[in-house]
Amino acid sequence: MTALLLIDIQNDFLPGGSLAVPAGHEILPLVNRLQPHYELVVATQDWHPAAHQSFASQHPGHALFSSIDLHGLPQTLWPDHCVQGTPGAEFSTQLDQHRIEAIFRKGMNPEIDSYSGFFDNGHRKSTGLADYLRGRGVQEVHLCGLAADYCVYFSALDALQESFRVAFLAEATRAISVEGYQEARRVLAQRGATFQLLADL
Ligand code: VGL
Ligand code: ZN
Repeated sequence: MTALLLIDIQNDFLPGGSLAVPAGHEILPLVNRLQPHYELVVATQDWHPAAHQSFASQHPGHALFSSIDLHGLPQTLWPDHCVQGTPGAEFSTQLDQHRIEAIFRKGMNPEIDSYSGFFDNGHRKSTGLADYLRGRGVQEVHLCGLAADYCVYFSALDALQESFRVAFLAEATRAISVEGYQEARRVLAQRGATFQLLADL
């Protein structure tokens, strides 16, 4: 069976949020319309402690969106976002949540970022999402949400590596950077993801 993964549809990634993805709100009606097409809907939630080391605020002298080395991994320095318990970390009130059966949180370890819903960026710790999906009999995942060039992209890459068939619902995603998104699509296509049009579902 096929599961729909709703990646990080949280206030901080939407207009007015601290790391707003351009036009991110445009996906909300599409995501809501999509959900009834799937037997299983699962969400991920970026869920950072206040002093997360991916926040530029934790690195005085380093600019927002610049890159540093964080324990051996390249790390983009983001604005504070999706801090546990804050309104910015909540799912959008415009997201229909009644069909979401499980929520996988990520980004809790302050020392490492976690773009993918499956693993942290160092691939050291699993969230359990892949085993959960396999346990539910899922062979194929369709991804939507925010941001197309970060958390949706890295979740899709890990899903491929975990041997799921992967479809990227491009119309129900929006990217932080156009160039990053082009590169993401190139890599995903090369690794066997398909780009599914909502009209064909
Ligand atoms: C994300 C940057 C930092 C995302 C999360 O959900 O795409 N991007 N944390
Ligand atoms: Zn984050």
